[in-house]
Amino acid sequence: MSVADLPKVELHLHHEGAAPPAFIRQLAAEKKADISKVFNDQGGYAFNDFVHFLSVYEAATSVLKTPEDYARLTTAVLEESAANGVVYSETFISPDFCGGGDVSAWREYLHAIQEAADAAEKAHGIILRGVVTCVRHFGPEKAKASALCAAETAGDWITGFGMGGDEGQGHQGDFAYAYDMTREAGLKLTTHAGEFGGPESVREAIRDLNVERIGHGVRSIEDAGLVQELVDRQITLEVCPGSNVVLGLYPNIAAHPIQRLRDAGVRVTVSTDDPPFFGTTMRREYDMLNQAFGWDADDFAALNKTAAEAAFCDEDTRARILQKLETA
Ligand code: MCF
Ligand code: ZN
Repeated sequence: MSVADLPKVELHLHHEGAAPPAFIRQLAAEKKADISKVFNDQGGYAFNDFVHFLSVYEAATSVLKTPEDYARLTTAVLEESAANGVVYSETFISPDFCGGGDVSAWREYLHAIQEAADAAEKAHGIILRGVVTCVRHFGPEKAKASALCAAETAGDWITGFGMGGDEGQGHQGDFAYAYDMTREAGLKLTTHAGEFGGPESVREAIRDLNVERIGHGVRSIEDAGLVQELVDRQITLEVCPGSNVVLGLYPNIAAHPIQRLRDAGVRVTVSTDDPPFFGTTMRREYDMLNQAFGWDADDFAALNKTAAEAAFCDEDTRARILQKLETA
């Protein structure tokens, strides 16, 4: 059996970023929208660098307009994840894209996404939960509107609050109000840091937002004191090796710090981020890690146990995930 066949837990997936290009092209045709510039000649997504990636992401997402579109997206994404052996997934969904920050519109999108997720769970056994995500380069005011949407819908399905986007804009602490509001609503917290922002952004995320997980966080490796702090505080990193290589952080998987972080005792997990953008899948990530570092079935079993422990879901769901990992 190949390690790629193992059951998997994925904690870092952007909902629109997981959209197959053929699905987005189909929606664009139905809506007579010209978004041809987001595609390359091979039919994949085309971008040159990180900031360009963010704008292509938004252009591709512009054809996703209605709750029904998001239901179809959810079905397409979960079919692909299930085919990759993912048994539990947490997806980043943003009120900025789903209703523009309006709470009642947001509820409609969420309802459509959840219905599609329930159907996918019945069909494929995959469990999905949502992490409401604000977009850093949209600024703190939009983040407050997203936080309100998150707080109003916090519960069994919306389990967390997070932030993605351009780390070059502002500071983590600018978003403290949104994080305080969602923490008080009982949500678990994560933020993208230590990707393009360097180790200082991870320190800011811990100090100013008090998160329990970090999206990426890999550049913590540049600061030994910070690595020790991650270990001491038992903070889990949502590591996306393939994404980091495609966006130019590291030249290849062998140069990626995931092995060194793991050796230092940091809780690391593995996810795809925006799989079709980065030409990856969960199966591919496992194969690449196996080839680069020799990780075997026991290593991946430990990795998935760490991910299940760090999942933002309730304890009943966590027990179901652990069972799926054990019985497979
Ligand atoms: O993790 C990657 C790269 N780093 C930062 N942000 C993002 C990544 N993929 C998507 N994002 C952002 C992007 O700004 O998350 C938002 C996008 O608009 C969507 S959250 C549902
Ligand atoms: Zn991400």
